[in-house]
Amino acid sequence: MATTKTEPKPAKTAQTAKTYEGLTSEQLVQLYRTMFLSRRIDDREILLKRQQKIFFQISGAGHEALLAAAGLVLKPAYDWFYPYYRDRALCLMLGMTPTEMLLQAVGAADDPASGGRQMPSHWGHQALNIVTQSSPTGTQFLQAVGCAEAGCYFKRHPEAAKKADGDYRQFKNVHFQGDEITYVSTGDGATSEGEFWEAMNTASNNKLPMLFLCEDNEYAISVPVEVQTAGGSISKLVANFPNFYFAEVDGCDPIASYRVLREAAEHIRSGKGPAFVHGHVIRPYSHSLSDDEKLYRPQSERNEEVQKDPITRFQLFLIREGIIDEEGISRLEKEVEEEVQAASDRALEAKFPKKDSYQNFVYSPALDPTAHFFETQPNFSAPEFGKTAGEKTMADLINACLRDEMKRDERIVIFGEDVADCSREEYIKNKQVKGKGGVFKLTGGLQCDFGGDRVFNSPLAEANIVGRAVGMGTRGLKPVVEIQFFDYIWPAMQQMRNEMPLIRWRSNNAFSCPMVIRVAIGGYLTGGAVYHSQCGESIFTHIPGMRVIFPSNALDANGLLRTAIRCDDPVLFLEHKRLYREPFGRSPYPGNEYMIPFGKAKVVQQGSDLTVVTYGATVPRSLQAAQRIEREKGVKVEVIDLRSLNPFDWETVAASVAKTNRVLIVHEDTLSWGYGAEIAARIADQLFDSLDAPVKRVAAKDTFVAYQPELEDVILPQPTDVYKAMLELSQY
Ligand SMILES: Cc1ncc(C[n+]2csc(CCOP(=O)(O)OP(=O)(O)O)c2C)c(N)n1
Ligand SMILES: [Mg+2]
Repeated sequence: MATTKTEPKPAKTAQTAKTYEGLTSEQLVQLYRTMFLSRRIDDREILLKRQQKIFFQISGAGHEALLAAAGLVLKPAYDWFYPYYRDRALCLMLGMTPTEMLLQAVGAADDPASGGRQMPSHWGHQALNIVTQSSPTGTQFLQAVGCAEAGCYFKRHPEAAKKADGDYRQFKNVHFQGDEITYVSTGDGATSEGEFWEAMNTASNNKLPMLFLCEDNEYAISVPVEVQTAGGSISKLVANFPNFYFAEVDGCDPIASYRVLREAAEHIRSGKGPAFVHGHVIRPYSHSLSDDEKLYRPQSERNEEVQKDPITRFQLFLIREGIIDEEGISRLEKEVEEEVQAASDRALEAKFPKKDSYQNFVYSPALDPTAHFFETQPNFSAPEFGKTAGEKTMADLINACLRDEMKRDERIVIFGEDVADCSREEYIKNKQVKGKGGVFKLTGGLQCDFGGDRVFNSPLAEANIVGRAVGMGTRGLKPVVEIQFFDYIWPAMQQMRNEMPLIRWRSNNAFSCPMVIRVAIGGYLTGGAVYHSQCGESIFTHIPGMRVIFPSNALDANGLLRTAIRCDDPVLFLEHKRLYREPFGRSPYPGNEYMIPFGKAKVVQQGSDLTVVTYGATVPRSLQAAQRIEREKGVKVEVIDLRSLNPFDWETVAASVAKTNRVLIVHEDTLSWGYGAEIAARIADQLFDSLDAPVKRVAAKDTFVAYQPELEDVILPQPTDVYKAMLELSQY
């Protein structure tokens, strides 16, 4: 594996005892070799792209010195890596082989980063702790924060790292070192992403063992750094974050880069906090093969860059210092050429992924949350943590489930806005305050019971919550995070659309991030208005790779949340605010092993004349309408509560429609392109012959939820709306 590091090919070097920043002649030659190898792989890829044997190319050219130095300082399979696409020299230094890189370029089945699923230079290597990289610039930062936090957590809770049967832990290897560094790199451009600042904030505040490396080549495609960054210097802007080691360096000089990176690593490993290293590099090969920088950079500027080229400069340095002679350089370069040629030959012969393999790893292949394994019976005589018995609300039983699972599984951490009882723990200890535990009090008491390092407040930043959770989940923790209101989930959308659900698929199952996002959703609040009433579940059910659950009552919420927490996939768990403390759907505590499999609907009322398919807060409203139409017209309605929206229980829907021949879909979210559209389309497609009437839908108006209660009533679907649709359908 580690050809560049452990088996350097012989090159003729002078054996001088002199060292450079502690680097021996051999190490300097190793640095040069890696830099040169990196450049030659880029050159080879460019050739292969021109021959149409690969389909994309983005180079690490000009960044090699800084990155090779980073690879010398950091430890493969020990530290953790969230690299940028220009980090070829780093990955080589860590032990990735040229063949492995070119396997990704051709899209081979054996590409260790993605099995042919991602573009070249989207690094990933399970054995080396190089975490699967994506294309959106900036998503790496918060995940790296979560990764670093997980390492610190396992150091404090080593028992939590153990394997356990009966849930996701069986399939998740955890390893940590105690003084590991989480490396995350970026271009100058990507520091403009908000998530960069969120990550710097948390890394600083939590003194995390992280190395931020900014590879400043002064351009983000065609946008120059002074347009990108106020004042043109990211170092100046970040300088006031506490606890950091800061350094700015000529990133074309490998020895200077090595010196500051080594100092940075010492600062981090000694527990003082994170480091930010700002390296000035060049970009001689345009942004990518799809870009021609001549369109926006004059020749004079490009000529200046040539003078700084790290490879030619370092070669001259090595010769001048007598570390290697011309002959040694020629031999080394010849060896590298041969190595690249051999790697290219191997990659071009490699097998492509099987055509039907695209289906693999959307979800965990190891643990199926729809399986019978997740079906257990409630134990209503179970004692519950000293609380009184009797009917419990959905809020009570969600809290009870979180409590049970935290006790059972030390890998669970809970964070979000206001979820802690009290961040200033002394107030609680001194009995000055009772504690908050969430704006809806769903996490009440958990910090007091399990401690502030397992239940804590996040900054007011939703991407921070989800991004960190993704990083933690990747390392084997089980974050169960809260988004305070569904209306405010959108800052986390980049992580929720492009990261959390894709980690497993894009890495070909090398990485995964099982986690739970609990979200308070929905309206019917009388005054909830535009920004405290939103639904929008179909936006998430449209995304492969995440499970979406939406319970309507206390017992289901308890059983489904337990499945969500033990599951090996990311789960979006939607909790209707109006149902939290509703008299509808209360239940006694079902014990600490109650689970409901995903994808199993519940027939909440049997009927023979008409099927209603619904979920969430429209379940009680549909039941109300069903009872009225039976009373008034003798129409017997079968009401199906889906409970689980992705996967959803097609069999139960199909069996009911085959029986009643009439179907109405009811949901609280807006009508057009909503969740009901998919169900209606499937029914039209697969049950056409069973239908005696058109498929109908009742949903919110295609607008927003207004504050004025009379307007809110008109906008959201009411039992009378459902009743009217039932009547129409039954009379069709
Ligand atoms: C979120 C996002 N927006 C836009 C892009 C398209 N894009 C890819 S690289 C890039 C420029 C990045 O510049 P910088 O961070 O300076 O890195 P460099 O390429 O210069 O090394 C852009 C705009 C993207 N991949 N992701
Ligand atoms: Mg740049």
